[in-house]
Amino acid sequence: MYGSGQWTIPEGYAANKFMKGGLSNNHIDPNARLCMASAVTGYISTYGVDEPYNCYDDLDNCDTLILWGNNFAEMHPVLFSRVVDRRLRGQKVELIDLTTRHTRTSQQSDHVLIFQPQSDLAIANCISHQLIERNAWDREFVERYCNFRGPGQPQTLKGEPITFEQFRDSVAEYTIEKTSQISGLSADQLRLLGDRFADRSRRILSLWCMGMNQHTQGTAINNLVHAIHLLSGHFGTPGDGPQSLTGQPSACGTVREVGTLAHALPGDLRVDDEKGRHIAEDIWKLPEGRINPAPGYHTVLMWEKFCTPTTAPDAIDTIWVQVTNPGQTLPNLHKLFRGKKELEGKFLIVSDVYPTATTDLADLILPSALWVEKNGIFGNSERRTQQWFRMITPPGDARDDCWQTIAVARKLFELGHPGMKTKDGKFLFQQANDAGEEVPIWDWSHYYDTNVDERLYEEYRNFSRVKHKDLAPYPVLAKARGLRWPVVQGEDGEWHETNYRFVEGKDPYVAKGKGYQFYHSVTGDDKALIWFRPYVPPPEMPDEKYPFWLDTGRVLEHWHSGTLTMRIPTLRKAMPQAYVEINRDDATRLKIQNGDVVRVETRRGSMELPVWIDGRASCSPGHIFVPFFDQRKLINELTLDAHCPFSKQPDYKKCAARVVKVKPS
Ligand SMILES: Nc1nc2c(c(=O)[nH]1)N[C@H]1C(S)=C(S)[C@@H](COP(=O)(O)OP(=O)(O)OC[C@H]3O[C@@H](n4cnc5c(=O)[nH]c(N)nc54)[C@H](O)[C@@H]3O)O[C@H]1N2
Ligand SMILES: Nc1nc2c(c(=O)[nH]1)N[C@H]1C(S)=C(S)[C@@H](COP(=O)(O)OP(=O)(O)OC[C@H]3O[C@@H](n4cnc5c(=O)[nH]c(N)nc54)[C@H](O)[C@@H]3O)O[C@H]1N2
Ligand SMILES: [Mo]
Repeated sequence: MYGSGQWTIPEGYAANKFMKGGLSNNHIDPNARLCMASAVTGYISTYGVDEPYNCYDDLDNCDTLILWGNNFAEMHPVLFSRVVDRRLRGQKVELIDLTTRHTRTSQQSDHVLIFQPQSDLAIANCISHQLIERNAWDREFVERYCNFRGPGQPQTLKGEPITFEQFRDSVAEYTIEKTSQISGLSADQLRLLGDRFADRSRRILSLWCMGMNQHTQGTAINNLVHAIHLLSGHFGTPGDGPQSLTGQPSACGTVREVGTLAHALPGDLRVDDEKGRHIAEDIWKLPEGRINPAPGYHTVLMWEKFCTPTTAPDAIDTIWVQVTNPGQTLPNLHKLFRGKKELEGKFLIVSDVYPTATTDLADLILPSALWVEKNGIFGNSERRTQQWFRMITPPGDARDDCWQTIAVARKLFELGHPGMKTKDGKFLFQQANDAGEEVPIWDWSHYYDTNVDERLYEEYRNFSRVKHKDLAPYPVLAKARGLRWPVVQGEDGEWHETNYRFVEGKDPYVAKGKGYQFYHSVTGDDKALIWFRPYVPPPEMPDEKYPFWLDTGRVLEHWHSGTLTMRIPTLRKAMPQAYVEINRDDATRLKIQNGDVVRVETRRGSMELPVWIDGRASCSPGHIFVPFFDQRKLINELTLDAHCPFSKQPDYKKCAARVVKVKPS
């Protein structure tokens, strides 16, 4: 099963339970693997538990906002407007845009620091080096709350303990001169970053998104940005800290918290951990041993195995896709998706609301209800869980994704599949109404006779308490405008949300007198880890044959593969088609003008695109950019599927390409 950070929490929870608890099959992974997997491994290896400790209130309190490869103005326009508002009120908020291309975010920034792809690793280490060299690190904070960690040889996710001296010596290699050479930033620009972190009177918020996560060293760069904040003590007070932004509405809620990743179980538990399996089997009322202890295939591997002949022993024959469009958004599409076409015995099931590049190759299409057409719950990137009731009924045969999963489970139950039974022989998704009578929720005409979302969510809530991620009861959530977990009932009987985790006085799980307490600490001593990870060059870099860096991403007007936004006339008119952004000097040299059609080629594919020079954004010399929203121009036929060894998140942001002129405009 291939799911999504756009699944509602109950949808993801039902799919996860169906696969792992019902079919004893862990081959379920979401599109969020392509999106925030590196943030997850970054948090877990730094703090011992996933997800940001801080929240969006930081935007209202920071003095300096550093964007580490995030086109904030276009991709998080609502959050960005909080910063714009502050500026309009006359407050000084400094914006530093660390980026590989000049975007709309750069236009609003005080400092635009354009660096070479991948060199963020060196830049981060250079900041740590400067802090130590200037003796401007926060000795007291570090001694009380942190341990140092090195990558190990070869690098591992867990790394190995190192001393402060070893850390100091490792980052010492990243001098201003050397880092300037690797990154292309000037010495002054690197010093500016050092100055900011050395200044304890400023509150610095670091934000990042796909620039750091879609990275073959994604875990490493996440580790390093946390490290700078911990080392400098820019941590824990409102406006002062590192925070990874998520893109999809429920990548946190449905993927990270519900654990719809191939190795995970709800509540940050793991399939390869006996205790985690027991907890899940207990909550799901399953016989012991039902859950398979072997992690399933991560996204890239899952699709590679789907595009492998069925005769191979580890091939996957059937995939059910819900709320995602892999036929457009997976990397290296010829290898990971189109390959299915020539193979016998492959069965692709797709639940979607519209025809897409994925339904093109589907063997079975299940029409789905859109979010307003069903009940739902999402969890966003500041740990906020939000609930809604359906506003309209879905048209025609469209059905809730959650219902589809439950209906299939029921059919299997009726066919006698042992996995669809609990240990007392009941249906896996049995539900009763308030009077205690069983409701046949697998029958669509009865699905809304009870609130299936509420029942599933209340069951799921048991998992949330295992690792201090307590969720509010459904009725409380239904009344609130979202609540940030842990949500804990106070002595006053009210349910209280938490805006800052690990911070005394704010997080109910921090013991009195502790100050900060990383209570899931990797080292078991309530401390966080300050990581050193080295700069490692990317697997594919421009060369004589393919002299350009190809970067891909998004535009303001469109949502991902454009299935929704390309159907909205105003948005489609505003941004009608994909294009390739080229630097003016490169264009002049290649005798290319605005609007000319060029062929962009990589080692994996090629495509014709109109050229846009000095348009919405602009690339540096030697760089090109193509957005991925246009179904007629599947740029992912050209992208690379190389991924971070720990998070398995692919790098869509850099590969080598060449540009050939086809015809003038
Ligand atoms: N309008 C709109 N908004 C969206 C979305 C959408 O489709 N449309 N999608 C949502 C989703 S799911 C996501 S994940 C977010 C994505 O939000 P972003 O990550 O902001 O957007 P992208 O266009 O994917 O990536 C752009 C950034 O990648 C950086 N980058 C490129 N190479 C590197 C590198 O080597 N290192 C670093 N550090 N940075 C690099 C560039 O500097 C640039 O700032 O947007 C969300 N918001
Ligand atoms: N080249 C390149 N590729 C990328 C990225 C990149 O930066 N560059 N970014 C990656 C990232 S970060 C992300 S998050 C992914 C996003 O990749 P996808 O998730 O594949 O993109 P979406 O267009 O959001 O696809 C959602 C699909 O669900 C359908 N849908 C909407 N609502 C519902 C519903 O309620 N039920 C059902 N069943 N279907 C529904 C939509 O019609 C659409 O087809 O793309 C990844 N791919
Ligand atoms: Mo994403």
